[in-house]
Amino acid sequence: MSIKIKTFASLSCALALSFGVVSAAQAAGADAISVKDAWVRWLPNNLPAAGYATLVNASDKPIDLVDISSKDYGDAMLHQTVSNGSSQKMVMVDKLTVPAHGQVSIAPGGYHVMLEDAKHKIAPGDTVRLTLKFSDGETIDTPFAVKSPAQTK
Ligand SMILES: [Cu+2]
Repeated sequence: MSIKIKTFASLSCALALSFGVVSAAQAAGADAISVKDAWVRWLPNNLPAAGYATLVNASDKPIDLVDISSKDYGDAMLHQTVSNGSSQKMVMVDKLTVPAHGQVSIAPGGYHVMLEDAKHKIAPGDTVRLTLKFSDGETIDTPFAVKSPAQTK
């Protein structure tokens, strides 16, 4: 009887250990990228809104932002504003690399997340959520503060 109890105790100990290892590995992955200063410049009349944020990579490898989606908008895509003398145009961006131990800003004049086809009424003061997917397998669902068009950051 005492042998059975001992076997059971060491089995549960081994299980606890392996679960501990798994969650530590997941935590390390989740910590590689963090999102700072996330906000949306809202525009009236159902015009597309623009999402901005700073992505910080704490790991020692470059990580790419590879996909963006939102439950609040039908369409969310990464664009880059390219100026070409006096005119500006937007180009689609497939991926955005966040350098190792570095950061990249999605900010006015450079990159923006084009947000179209709002799924419900959204106004300044609201919070929307964007889901960012990265090349290391990380997915971050993060709040963006909705601000008026007069805001620049
Ligand atoms: Cu755009």
